[in-house]
Amino acid sequence: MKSLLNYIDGQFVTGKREFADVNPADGSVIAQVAEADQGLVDDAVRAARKALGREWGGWTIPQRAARLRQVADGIEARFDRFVAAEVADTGKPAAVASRLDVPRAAANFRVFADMITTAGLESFQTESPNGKNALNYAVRKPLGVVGIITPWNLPLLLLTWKVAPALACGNTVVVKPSEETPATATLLAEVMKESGIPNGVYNLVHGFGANSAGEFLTQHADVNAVTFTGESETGTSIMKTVAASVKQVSFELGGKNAAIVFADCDFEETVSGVSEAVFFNSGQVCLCAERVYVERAIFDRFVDALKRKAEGLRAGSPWEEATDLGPLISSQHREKVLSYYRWAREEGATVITGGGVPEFGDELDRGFYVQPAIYTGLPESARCVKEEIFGPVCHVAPFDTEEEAVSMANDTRYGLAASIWTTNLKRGHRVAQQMKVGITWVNCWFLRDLRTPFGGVGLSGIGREGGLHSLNFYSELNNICIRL
Ligand code: NAD
Ligand code: 6OD
Repeated sequence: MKSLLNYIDGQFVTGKREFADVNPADGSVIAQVAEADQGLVDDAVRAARKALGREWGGWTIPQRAARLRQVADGIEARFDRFVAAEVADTGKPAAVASRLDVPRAAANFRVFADMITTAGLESFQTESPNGKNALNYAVRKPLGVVGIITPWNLPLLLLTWKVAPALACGNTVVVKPSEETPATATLLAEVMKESGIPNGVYNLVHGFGANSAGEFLTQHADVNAVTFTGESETGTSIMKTVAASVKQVSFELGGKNAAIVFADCDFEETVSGVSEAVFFNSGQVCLCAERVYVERAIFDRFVDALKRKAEGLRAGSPWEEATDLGPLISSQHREKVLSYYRWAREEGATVITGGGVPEFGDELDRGFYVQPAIYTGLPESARCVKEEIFGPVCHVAPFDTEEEAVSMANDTRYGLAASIWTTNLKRGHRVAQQMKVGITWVNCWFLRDLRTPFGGVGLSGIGREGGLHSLNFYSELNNICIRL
């Protein structure tokens, strides 16, 4: 049986306990994972602190950027191994891991190597009425040791989205990937070692959240900042934990995202786009749309077309080219999604399609698959309309006016993403600017430019990452004021 180890100060280390890494497509155990206890988390933080004072702390930006580009090259050199590891851990179609997760991991390192090399800083010439003049300029310093905690849905993509800018800014990191998907973070440790990233700069601890490696890391007195992606409720727990030592936080949390479809949309493109926004990665992307609002004039036609799309999606082995839908991440998560399917029916939804568990007649029946589901007819107060489900499911509701659509879309405590579907560009701008979210797409979804601000409002998070926003989060700016 394969073992996945912690990586501390440049060494792969075991733990006192192990847990199983399960393949969600068939329930088989892929590997045993070494769990980091308090002692190992302490070792990792100590190693990270020491590395700050060694060569990494003294390297120039071009030196650091060159190593980050080597990491990108190293990921590409192991492309197939990364894809295989991500597919085995998540069950996502290999085509998705090859097209999105692994290329994005390499891109994260290249983009932030470029950003740190080219980013300027503020400078002001101060002329005060009393004749005291000065030149102010800011310099960028690392935050120190950054704790990085990530979820299971896009494991490598979301980990590197934080590791790359944190390292670019000269920090050292201790990462705690999701217990469900430990493999690619471990493979990344191999790449770090071979790319000449000094010992102690990238440390990896495996384990769970509360009373385990996640909490040991967030409560550690010598961790300067915590960057977290995951559920809003976990964000609340982490915020309480870090409050004691007043750490900086960046939180990318849950969503209950709306798609607004106007009657003047390009119908076929919109049906395909909304179908992707709802069902991509089996709905396990924080940006997925779980609430679809459709102008009444095309409501029935749109629901019918979305139903045909959903029924055309093929669930199956992640390794088959024809597979569109992989499993959910775990049996526990499948239970959660199926309970929302039950609540939808109990709350009086019309079931347009799906809502059950597919049968394959082979080992995939031991996997954690669900059918994609579409519901209509629920009140806006229903649990399925209000709460994040994180599965391949949406509720579709009609609207009559633009104002009504905006008001329904914004009626949520979350605020991560929205998509607007219209051929009227003026309307596209107008509605997009009224969305209370961190990102609004018009006639597209999950089209990402890594230099743009990314984050959420309300329960969807705190702060922005991406481009300069990442550099600013992962740095302390020191303003220097020189009397002229
Ligand atoms: P989760 O919150 O259960 O776990 C995320 C990570 O936090 C895991 O590594 C876990 O071990 C750790 N953790 C859990 N409790 C902890 C604690 N008390 N202290 C420290 N660490 C703890 O989330 P998940 O189920 O892995 O991921 C799905 C969720 O993530 C969804 O809500 C989704 O919307 C959200 N998400 C958000 C974004 C975004 O960019 N906004 C991106 C991806 C996923
Ligand atoms: O594209 C990204 O950079 C990003 N952070 C995506 C988040 C997806 C959520 O599941």
